Amino acid sequence: MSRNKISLIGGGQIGGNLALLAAQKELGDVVIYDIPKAEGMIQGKALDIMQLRPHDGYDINLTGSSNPEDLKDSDVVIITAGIPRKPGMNREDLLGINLGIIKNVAEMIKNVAPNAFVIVISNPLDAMVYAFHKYSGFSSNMVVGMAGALDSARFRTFIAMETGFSVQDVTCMVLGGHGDTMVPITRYATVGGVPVTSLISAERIKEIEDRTRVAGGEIVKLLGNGSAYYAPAQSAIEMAESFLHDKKRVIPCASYCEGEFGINGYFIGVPSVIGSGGVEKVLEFELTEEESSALKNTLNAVEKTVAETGL
Ligand code: A3D
Repeated sequence: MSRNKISLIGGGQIGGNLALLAAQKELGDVVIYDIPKAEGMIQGKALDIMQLRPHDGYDINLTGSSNPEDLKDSDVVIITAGIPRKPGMNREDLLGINLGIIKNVAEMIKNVAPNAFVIVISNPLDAMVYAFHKYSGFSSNMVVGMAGALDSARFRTFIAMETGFSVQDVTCMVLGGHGDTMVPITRYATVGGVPVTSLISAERIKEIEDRTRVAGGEIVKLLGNGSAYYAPAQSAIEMAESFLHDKKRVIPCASYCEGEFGINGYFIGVPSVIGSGGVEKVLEFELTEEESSALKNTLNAVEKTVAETGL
């Protein structure tokens, strides 16, 4: 059996960490692809991670390339190509530049890796995943956006920090768009099955929800140049792993909705089953009136950003 092939489009901060995590999980051979201007940097990252392998015996190969031919027969493609935020910018400010990049990338992937499962990370996420789908013509189950996995991990982190209990036992999900309108579903957040609503005061929960919504911006401000990269990389790797190993994990992802939660024709954060068929199913559940109206609000924000793509 041949190894899986994972292609990383964009070998910057997230791309480099994706390569490291893919190696450590032995997910398959990795190609770090970037523009010719990044030649050298991507080969250097690939070689550095190659030399990390002997310590733990990860038997996969990594290469850096700016030749689209090297992406042929990829099983998974993860896209971080584009520019990240700087302090004071919101994700929508990236739309103009990143849309052009996604168009080029989608046309390239369509030619060289038409059967790949594609995970989009570039921002503004909800519009970029929509644009990739339109430009590539890929079937909607093979295209997904990474956002909810990260937003939920942030929410889980803050709950673990607040309670002092193991982060491993914190379960919760964040739905909707990847922006300040995202919807943490606190009603179903638990620590080891115990509702967080009985562990944390309503006032503190509200503060944690608010911090989750702007958690990306908090890191942008702290870093001063660029945005988060460790946790975003791990979130996407979990999605790739679920596809490659047909795990059928249930992960909040920006998946294409066809009537689920009353949403039609948009990619938005919803609980998604990821297996060898890509996004195999969106799991629906009943929302309260308040959650429903919060989801409508986040959908409006997604519709607005998507409209700006002109697609
Ligand atoms: P950065 O370190 O700048 O890396 C981006 C890379 O993309 C650079 O190496 C560029 O050379 C490369 N690139 C540009 N154009 C192309 C192209 N046409 N083909 C291939 N590569 C290209 O950024 P980063 O890794 O920190 O972030 C990447 C993207 O992810 C940004 O748009 C961020 O806003 C976004 N991001 C999303 C999340 C989500 O949760 C959705 C979180 C964090 C960052």
